[in-house]
Amino acid sequence: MAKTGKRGGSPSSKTAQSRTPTQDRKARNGLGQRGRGETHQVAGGDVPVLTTQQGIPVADDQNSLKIGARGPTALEDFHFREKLFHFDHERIPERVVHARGFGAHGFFETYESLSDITRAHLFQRKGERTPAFVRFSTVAGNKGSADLARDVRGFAVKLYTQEGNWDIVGNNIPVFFIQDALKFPDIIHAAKDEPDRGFPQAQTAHDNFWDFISLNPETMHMALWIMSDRTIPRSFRFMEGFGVHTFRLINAEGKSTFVKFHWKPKLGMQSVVWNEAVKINGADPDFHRRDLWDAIQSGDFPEWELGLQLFDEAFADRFAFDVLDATKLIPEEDIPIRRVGRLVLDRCVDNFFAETEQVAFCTQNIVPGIDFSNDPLLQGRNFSYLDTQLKRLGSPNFTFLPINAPKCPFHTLQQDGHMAFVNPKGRANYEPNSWGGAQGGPRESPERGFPSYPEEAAGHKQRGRSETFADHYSQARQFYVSQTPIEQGHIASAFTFELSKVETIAIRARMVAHLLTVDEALGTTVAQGLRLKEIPQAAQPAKPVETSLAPSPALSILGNGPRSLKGRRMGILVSDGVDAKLLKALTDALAQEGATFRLVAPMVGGVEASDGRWVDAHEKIDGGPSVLFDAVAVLVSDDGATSLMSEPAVRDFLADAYAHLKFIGYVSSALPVLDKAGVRAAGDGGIIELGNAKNAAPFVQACRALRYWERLKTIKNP
Ligand code: HDD
Repeated sequence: MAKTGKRGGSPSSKTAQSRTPTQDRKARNGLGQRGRGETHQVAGGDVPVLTTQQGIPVADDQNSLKIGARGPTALEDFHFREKLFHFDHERIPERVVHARGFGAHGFFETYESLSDITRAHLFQRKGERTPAFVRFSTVAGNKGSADLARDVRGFAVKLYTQEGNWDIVGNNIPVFFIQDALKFPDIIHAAKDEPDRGFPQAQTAHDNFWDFISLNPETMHMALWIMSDRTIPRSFRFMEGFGVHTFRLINAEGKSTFVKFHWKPKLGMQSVVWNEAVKINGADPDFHRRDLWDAIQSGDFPEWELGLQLFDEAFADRFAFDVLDATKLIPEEDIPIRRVGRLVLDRCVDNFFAETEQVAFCTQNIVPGIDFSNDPLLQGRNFSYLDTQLKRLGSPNFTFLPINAPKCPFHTLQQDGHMAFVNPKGRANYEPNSWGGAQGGPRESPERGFPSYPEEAAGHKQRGRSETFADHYSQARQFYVSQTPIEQGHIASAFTFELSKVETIAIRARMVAHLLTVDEALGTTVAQGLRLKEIPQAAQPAKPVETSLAPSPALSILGNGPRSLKGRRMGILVSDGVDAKLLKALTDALAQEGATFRLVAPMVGGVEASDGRWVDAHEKIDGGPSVLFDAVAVLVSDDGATSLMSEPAVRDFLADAYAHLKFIGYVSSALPVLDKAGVRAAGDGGIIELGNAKNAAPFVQACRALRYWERLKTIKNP
């Protein structure tokens, strides 16, 4: 029996199998045994010698040390012990919220001096560049969940200014679910997987979530936002970001101006449709991170402008809502946005864990010239983030990690703790002290130090909420009426979908009651979509709903479309015999537009074009479904069409592009394939024949509309 376990060969021959011949030779002759930093020659060129954490060169990384070829492992194998020990400790707790994220480096550039409104160093000079790190995220899902979950996106920006780190820890939605941070664990518990069963993952379409929402009318405004297409963005590059809370800017004279922060994407906003989102999650769960990675790696650096909404106490007093209430926004039409600089992401991380995973944002990280407001959600956040960082990163010295450390000089008197690798030098570790010069250490500076705005604050200690926070429906309604009819349809569909996954009928009905209060037509549509047997009574608002708030066109995605294909990607389905001239004209036109493309072929090895040249493909047909592209073109030959017609993946490619209202360019040979997929070209302005090379550029121009919404009339709303 024992013998059967022996797979032929001596230990030395096994070693030889798993090493390259060069390594094998070097290991045998001892040339591999060099110190850290030295190199040795292998097939790939000069590489550093592998060492242990102690710097001891490793001779054999394929086999543990054994007593006899088939005997037990020796305890003294320090390399084995250390390698496994370290591996076993690789994981740190994922973020309790926003676990799944993706980050990149860049810079912020100030357009003009804002010294009249803030003394913040980064805003003093036109052209000042401040290094930045941004992490985008979803909220509810685990670290390994899919990118296209319907969810709020985190938009956290760390600005390494010359007077310390400033973090704007925002979202892609300008309001939040709750008004008081005490409720944060509740909303998050309700949104995440249900605790008894451990599912559903990364989705709010379940009883607990809608139970909580329907019992907390303050969530209603945000509920409308999360059921809109904002929560299924096409990519991070096409979404807005918001600081959400009201903050203060303080100038050198101590004058305060209220401010709300906005990030405006240069490429405009764009979202996918729900059915597309569901399919993207299967086809490429990393769709968003891959998009950002690809864009930056190819030099197409994503850009946002920082916008400020500036207002004073007088505006705050006369505004219909409380500027300290994070469930409310200030319409851009009331306070226009002043664009004061640009954020450019131009460098991917070197290492995901070291940078994206270990970056620690904190709303408390603000710099002189910026200050908090009394928004109770913000006040609570300020208290919370440090706990999370300590839990995740395990030591109060997480601030010294390169991704978290300021890029300006910093001198604290803090010391020791786990992983204290930057303890202060000198004798003094307290102040005041009698030691002068370098021995005396850093001192406080009333002139340069952070000045808190001397706002007067007084009142009775109490648990409770201001009356000014009591209107929960008016802005929800305003958001809804600010949407285009198509977007209103999407909101109604999203509510219907999510509530159809809620098993408790009473929760469905309670939610519909709120929607009836927001907008009767919306509530009725959802009730009918759910086929509720009885339409419930509209919910009773604590304050009458203000129906006269003017629509805010700035809140619509479609109403603010970029009408450009820049930064977007076309999927071009090709077969052997693809018209070489047309293909070139199309890819040239895309390049001209600033768009990219992927060639999708029956086999990833590529196709032979009509001129006999070989064209490499990017994707095999079932690896490149049309949901991954903004528009598609079908450039197949007659023979190609005949063989592709029976491919289910080809039919899906076209049927999905059609159902998702995408622009489809085709050559006449492709008509039978289109027909088989149920794509009706006749009378559809989004399906454009590419007879010859001249048609390529106009087709690309037509694609600027991004979707052919007219098609909705002939197909069911996807
Ligand atoms: Fe939060 C992370 C944004 C309310 C407590 N939050 C976190 C991240 C973002 C936000 C973008 C991820 C940062 C990263 O990429 O590492 N959070 C928001 C916004 C809120 C908000 C826009 C409302 C306006 N958050 C909020 C409240 C609390 C927290 C009210 C608690 C009182 N948030 C946390 C946290 C996290 C966090 C538990 C988890 C991971 C982390 O901090 O670093 O402390």
